[in-house]
Amino acid sequence: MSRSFETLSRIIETLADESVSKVVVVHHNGDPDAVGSALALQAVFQNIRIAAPLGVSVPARNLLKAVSGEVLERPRYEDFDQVVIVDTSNRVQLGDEMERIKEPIIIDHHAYHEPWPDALFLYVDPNKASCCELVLEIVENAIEERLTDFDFTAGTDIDRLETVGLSLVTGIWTDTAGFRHANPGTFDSVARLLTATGISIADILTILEQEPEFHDGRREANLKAAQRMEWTEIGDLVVATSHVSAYEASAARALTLIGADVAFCVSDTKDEIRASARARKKAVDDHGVRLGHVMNRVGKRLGFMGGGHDGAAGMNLPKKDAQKKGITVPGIEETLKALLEGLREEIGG
Ligand SMILES: [Mn+2]
Repeated sequence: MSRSFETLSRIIETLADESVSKVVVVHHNGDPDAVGSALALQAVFQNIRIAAPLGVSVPARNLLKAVSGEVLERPRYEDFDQVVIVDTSNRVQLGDEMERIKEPIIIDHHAYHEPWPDALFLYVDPNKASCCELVLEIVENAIEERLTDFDFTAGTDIDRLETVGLSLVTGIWTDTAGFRHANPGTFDSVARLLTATGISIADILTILEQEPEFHDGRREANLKAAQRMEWTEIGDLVVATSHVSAYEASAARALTLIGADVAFCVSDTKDEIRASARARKKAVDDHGVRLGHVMNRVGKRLGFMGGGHDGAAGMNLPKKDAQKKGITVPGIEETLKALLEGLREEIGG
């Protein structure tokens, strides 16, 4: 519908115009197809920044690290002459950001598009299995038209070649689920990229198979929670309880990953006592565990504010509030005991 070479050449002209400052924006929780598209455009054309106002996924973060890419987390769109949105099929994926974005260029490969009434140019090619293949088309056209100093030849800066190769092939690989959804054209694109940039599929897998990194104190919290864990059976469910000094939500989730069906974790700090709960899907689907209800009910009983979802919930009590209201702040043991009791009531175990 929106695929025309007229549009494509106008987009390439804008990208190639060094005097036009551009920001390439990726959708919510930007994946390697979106981030890879943006990184390749940045490597090939001048005066481009990348913005990920609603975050990027873990594999996309690994890709950014591999090519030393940087993203703006709070872009000021008014500082740029042109906004380019990649791999995004509707405005919802950019949430409130769309209120501040004016006349964007849209480059995408999804078949179904909600209208973008104020798009400057819309280039959509649903025959492409990934947005990165579309970007490769743009790059190759720009080289052909001599609109970039980038080239797939030995004379080109090796860092730029590598960035383009790693970014586009990683995007293609992930969007096609490791070539499961690839079409013949996909292999064509990948073969050209591997030949031209000297990277290999092994390089891509190295990026994608990196262990997730632990930020802040989560690792310590997870390990301490495991070390201090106690567990009991309620009906058919294994229920774990533990306590940490921070990151109780991460710790509760960690306990479900090592085998608990339901996990409660409490942290008691100077200012606040907090509890977090996580349940495996089986506990929710087959045993009627509704952690949001449990947290809400037990919270009310003990003076906490509590609630959440069936599989993930929490409650907290600021100590200042407790003092004001004349509530005795419960300790760790008492809180965990009340939560186990609340769960028993909930599932009738
Ligand atoms: Mn995509």
